[in-house]
Amino acid sequence: MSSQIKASIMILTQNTIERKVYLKTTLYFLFRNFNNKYKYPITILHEGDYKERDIKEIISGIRGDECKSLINFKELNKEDFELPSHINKEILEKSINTQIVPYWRNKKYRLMCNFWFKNFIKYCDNYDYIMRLDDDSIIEEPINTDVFKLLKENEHVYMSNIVHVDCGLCNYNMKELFSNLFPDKKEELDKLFVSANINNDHNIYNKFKELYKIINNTDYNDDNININMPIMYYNNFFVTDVNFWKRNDVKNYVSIISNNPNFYYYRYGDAPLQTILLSLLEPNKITRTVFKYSKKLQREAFIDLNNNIHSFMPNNYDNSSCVIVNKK
Ligand SMILES: Nc1nc2c(ncn2[C@@H]2O[C@H](COP(=O)(O)OP(=O)(O)OP(=O)(O)O)[C@@H](O)[C@H]2O)c(=O)[nH]1
Ligand SMILES: [Mg+2]
Repeated sequence: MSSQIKASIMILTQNTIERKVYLKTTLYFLFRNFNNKYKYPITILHEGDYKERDIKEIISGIRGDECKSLINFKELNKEDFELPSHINKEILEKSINTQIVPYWRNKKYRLMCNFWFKNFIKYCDNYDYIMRLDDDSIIEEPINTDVFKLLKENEHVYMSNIVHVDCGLCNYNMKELFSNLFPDKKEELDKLFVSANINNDHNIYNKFKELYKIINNTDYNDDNININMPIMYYNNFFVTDVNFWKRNDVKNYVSIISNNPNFYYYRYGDAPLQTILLSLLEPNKITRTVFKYSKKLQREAFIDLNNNIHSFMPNNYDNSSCVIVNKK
C-alpha cells in the first residue's frame, strides 16, 4: 500500500473529444494494471478546459468510491502554458511551417515539452515522488511492484521504461548546448548522442537550409548536415524523485536550457533533455523497469500537419515499440 510514500501519478491532458477517450482508456489500464492495488492519488492537469461535468464524466468511469476518490483535477496557471516573451513569434511560426520532419509538431507541443521539462515541478509540492503518464500511455500488463517504493528504497531519482533515439533535426544543436554547460563531460555526452551525416543530395538538405536561415538569419553553407540524435528514455512514463528537480543546480540548468530559443525554434524534446541532465548529474541513480506499455504512436498510424499518413509501429504484436527493450 502507498500509505507512507507521498507520491502522485500525474497526467497532463486536453479536453478534446479524442483526448478524452484516450484519457478514459489510460485510466482504465492504470487502475487495472497498477493503481487498483497501490492506490496512489492521480493528478490530472489541464488548462482550464475541464469543467465540472467533464470531470464528473471521467470520475464516473472509475470503479468504486475508494478509487474514485484518488482522482484530482488541477487547473494549470496560465503562465505555465505561455510562450516566453523573448521568443520571436514570427520566427517560430515560420519554423513550424517548414514541417521539416513528420514529428516537427506545433507551438502547443513545444509548450507541452516546456511544461514537462520546467513547469511540472510547480505542481509537485505535496509529493516526494511523481509518476508521469500521458493521456495516451497504456500500461499493457500488470505492474506487480510498487514502483514508488522501489525508487525510494534504492535511492534512485528516476525510473524509465523504453529507450529510444530521438530526431537529430528536432534537437539540432542540443549536444552543443550541453557541451557548453558541461565542458568537462565530453565523454559522457558522446555516449548520449548518435551522430549522423545528411548529404546535400538528400531531400531534407534544402529544407534544412531554409529552416536554418529562418532561425539563424544567416545562410547554412556546409555541404552536409552533421546531426546528433539524443538517446532518450521515453518519458510518457517515468517515476522521479521530486527533490532532484528542486535542487538549485538542476533548476539553474533547466532554466538556462528552456530559455534557449532553440528549444522552441527547433523542437527540443523534454524526454532527451531530462535524460541527458539526469545522466550527467546522477548517472548511478537512474533505473529502468520493463513492462509492456505503449503510447499512441506505437498503436496507431499518425497523420502529420501536412495531412500525410505515417506508421511508426512495430511489425508485430510481441513488442510495444520499435526500440531497444532490454538493454540498459
Ligand atoms: N493541456 C495540454 N496538454 C497537452 C498539450 N499538448 C500535449 N498535451 C498532453 O501532453 C501529453 C503528451 O502529448 P502527445 O501529443 O501525446 O505527445 P507525444 O506522446 O510526444 O506524441 P505522440 O507520439 O503523437 O503520442 C498528452 O497527455 C497530451 O494530452 C497542450 O497543448 N495542452
Ligand atoms: Mg503521446
